[in-house]
Amino acid sequence: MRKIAKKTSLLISVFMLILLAACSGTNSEGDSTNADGTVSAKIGVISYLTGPGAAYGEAITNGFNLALDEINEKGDVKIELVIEDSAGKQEQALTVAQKLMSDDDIVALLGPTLSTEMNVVGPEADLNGIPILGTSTTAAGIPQIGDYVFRNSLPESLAIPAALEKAVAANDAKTVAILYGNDDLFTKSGYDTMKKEAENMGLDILTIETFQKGQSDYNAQLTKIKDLNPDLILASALYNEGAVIMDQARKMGIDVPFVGGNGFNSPQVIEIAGDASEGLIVATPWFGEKDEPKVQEFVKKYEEKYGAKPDQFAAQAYDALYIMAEGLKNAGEADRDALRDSLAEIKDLDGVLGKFSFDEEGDVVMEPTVLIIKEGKFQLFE
Ligand code: 1QQ
Repeated sequence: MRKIAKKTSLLISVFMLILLAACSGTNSEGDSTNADGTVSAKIGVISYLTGPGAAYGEAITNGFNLALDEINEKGDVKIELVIEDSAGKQEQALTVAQKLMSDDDIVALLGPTLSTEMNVVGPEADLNGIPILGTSTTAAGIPQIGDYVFRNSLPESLAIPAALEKAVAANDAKTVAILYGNDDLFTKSGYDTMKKEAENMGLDILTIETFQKGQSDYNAQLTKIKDLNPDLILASALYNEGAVIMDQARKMGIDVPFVGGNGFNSPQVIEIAGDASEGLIVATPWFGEKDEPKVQEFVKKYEEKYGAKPDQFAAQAYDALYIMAEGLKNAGEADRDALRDSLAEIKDLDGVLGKFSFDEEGDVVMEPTVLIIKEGKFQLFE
């Protein structure tokens, strides 16, 4: 089957090439370079679009699509996105990634949404020599999977210490309780950082509690935490579980601040938990109220297109497509290896998250901003 499909697509490609040559004269750099020297490329997207964490994927694809409109309108590079749903599941993420990778016209992948998914998709992409850029994968070790694996998202190892330091100082905290999901790479990685950082800061960890994805009752863990009366609760969770935990904690009369990682930095926490989300402290690479023209223009355009404010996940995705466009422009052709090399070279690219460069491992260095939920919205926490 694949052979026949390949043959057919080869025939079509040859036909297209003849057509292109007839229309635009010589095209010496292959079919990805247009007659006017611009590059055309197809990029595969793997996103969490259905299921309990679908708001992450929705924000991410919104960010991609807004950037796509602008990039294609400008015309230095022409991009087509092929978007697939992973449903937040490892196996599905791998299946759709394999489908995208087997299309020779697809030059790179964006996503998947969760580190847990990237943990299986990243090695496969690396093996196949296709560049992959995670826009929301924040667990330790993601870019280290291989040379073709990049991310532009704020790692938990930078986010959590920033949030914890401010939370401890503001609350004169001496004791903490930790609560984390033990069936997800991101929530486990967040926990590792929380524990290490709490120890480094000399905090007394009163208890460490765990939960699983989709859990709806946290009574046992929260009763124990309430009895121990910590100054802060450090919770490593995706928004769905995180919001329910805060709601149940507040209903039990636990009113101490929560410190969370990237998963908690979603408007969904406020949407689901309402008043119970007050006092949540997170660190973020994105703050939509920054008084910078680039940031404000993005916020305005995003609101016009989608009727909501962009969150961290939308902003990271928006910048990520610009990173890809810059990589393609510099590579001069839609070639997987050339794109990998040019991505690695990107320096100080202006984005809504600030100036962007990859470090030597394809990871990112960023200065996070710390926010707290107060009066129903994320506000600067100083
Ligand atoms: C990860 C994350 C999640 C919060 C993405 C939605 O950071 O899985 O790495």
